[in-house]
Amino acid sequence: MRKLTLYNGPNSPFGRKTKITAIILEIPIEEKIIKIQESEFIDNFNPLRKIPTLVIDDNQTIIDSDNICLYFDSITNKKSLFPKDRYWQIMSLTSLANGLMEAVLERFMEISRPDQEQSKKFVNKLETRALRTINWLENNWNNYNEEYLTMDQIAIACALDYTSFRFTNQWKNDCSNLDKWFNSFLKNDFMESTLPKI
Ligand SMILES: N[C@@H](CCC(=O)N[C@@H](CS)C(=O)NCC(=O)O)C(=O)O
Repeated sequence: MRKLTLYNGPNSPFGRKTKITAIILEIPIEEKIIKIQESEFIDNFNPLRKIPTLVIDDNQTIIDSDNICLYFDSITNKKSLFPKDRYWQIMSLTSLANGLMEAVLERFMEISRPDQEQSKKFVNKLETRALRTINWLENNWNNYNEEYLTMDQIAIACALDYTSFRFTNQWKNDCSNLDKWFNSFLKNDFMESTLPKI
């Protein structure tokens, strides 16, 4: 078995996706929680200096959470999280969830800057994007299949939890179908054991 080191952060929603995938597919990884801004060594593996970053046998890198999840899926003998018959649908919904994570993350970074450096217009654009995406999921997404776990479910749950953590949980009042599914999905061990750490 190859040595798999997952560089991760304490509350990255992208990193959470990869950790959950490793748990579900029973891939043995060594997770190293790092402070990305202070981790210059990562640049040798991933010059974007982003987490998650997966390093295989100390010399091969897999960059981007989706690629890491796909890699785990390719080396397991468990049921695929990316079934072929719905592959493009699952990938597109996963990208949608990634975009939601990105909007919430960028908004948080923007409002963490000194007051005079913040752009209210930019924050507003990101908030609108995030809420529009969640409303779209409420009205269009119905993959609540408890029998077959797929990557879109994991990514959407991580994105919604991150939205509540960093932005707002107002969406829960407005999107009752999504919220009902989300509340029951959160009870999975892999969700509970990967809650964001403050
Ligand atoms: N597309 C990337 C996004 C990863 C990402 O944005 N990670 C954030 C943490 S949640 C990061 O490392 N940010 C560091 C920085 O921007 O300096 C993925 O899916 O892995």
